[in-house]
Amino acid sequence: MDKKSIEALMTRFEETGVTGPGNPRVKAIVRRLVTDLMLAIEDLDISSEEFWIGLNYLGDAGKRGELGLIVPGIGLEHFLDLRMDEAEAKAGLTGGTPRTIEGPLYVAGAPEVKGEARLDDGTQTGELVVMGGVVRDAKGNPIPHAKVEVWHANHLGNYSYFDQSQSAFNLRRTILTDENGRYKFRSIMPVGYSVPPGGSTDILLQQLGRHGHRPAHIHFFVTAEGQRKLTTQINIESDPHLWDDFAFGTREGLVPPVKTNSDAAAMAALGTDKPFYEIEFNFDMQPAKAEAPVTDFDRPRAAA
Ligand code: MBD
Ligand code: FE
Repeated sequence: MDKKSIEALMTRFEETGVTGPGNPRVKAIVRRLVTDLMLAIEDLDISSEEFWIGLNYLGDAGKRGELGLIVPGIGLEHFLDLRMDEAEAKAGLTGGTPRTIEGPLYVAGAPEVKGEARLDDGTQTGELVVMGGVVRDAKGNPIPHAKVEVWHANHLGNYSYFDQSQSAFNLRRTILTDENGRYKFRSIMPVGYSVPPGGSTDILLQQLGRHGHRPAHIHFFVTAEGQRKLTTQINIESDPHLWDDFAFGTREGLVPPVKTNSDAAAMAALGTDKPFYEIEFNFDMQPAKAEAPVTDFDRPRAAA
């Protein structure tokens, strides 16, 4: 079938069995997606067997809760970031800390701490890391009482809540910046995440001839009154997958230096006899602006 016949078919479908106006936005989106799927079936000569394999694959991925993992894996979540960057540039918003993908592993409701937090519950192995910095507005002024939500994986690349073997909210906190706009936390160094072996995402990536690894990273939501919500991550520079992330989350400006601190007094203050890692990273916010699409959009998220 050619494009014209497919469009005519879609019009007939749209005009059959009508009970009311429906939702015009949903109608437009569904029409476009179904039309594009039909065109792809034509262009690629997708067989009936391939079609049903694909449909079953998606249903199965949904049942296994992996759709939110396939989306970053095929680059769609990074694509949405790039579109948001474009929309902001068009609205005259430039600079600031780059955004990058949220991923599927945020959990709402983490304990709130003022100024300085410890993220690990003390039972986990892993190397000690201390990270801190300032949340600033577009003029460079510090923002007191900004909210820094942080979450990351443990030494095995696993996230609490999804990994039931970890304590509740392990490696997850909401930190409020102090009077000088500073946040700070101690934790254990994360290790890169890998998609569950044998899962839907893994099956797809194998067919694509790609791996399912991410470099070690730490996630952030940064929010403050009058500022656009920032969703971002920092990546650990020494990770071999730094620029080889299956989810395309690494970006210039999100790879801070990781220093090793072997000062005896600093080590003693943290109750450790080993050198520890130090990361300094500031968050540069953008002012709220009506012309740019909202960044604090809803999406289904876990909550505990
Ligand atoms: C992650 O930890 C993550 O951050 C993303 C984007 C996808 C899968 C796992
Ligand atoms: Fe992650």
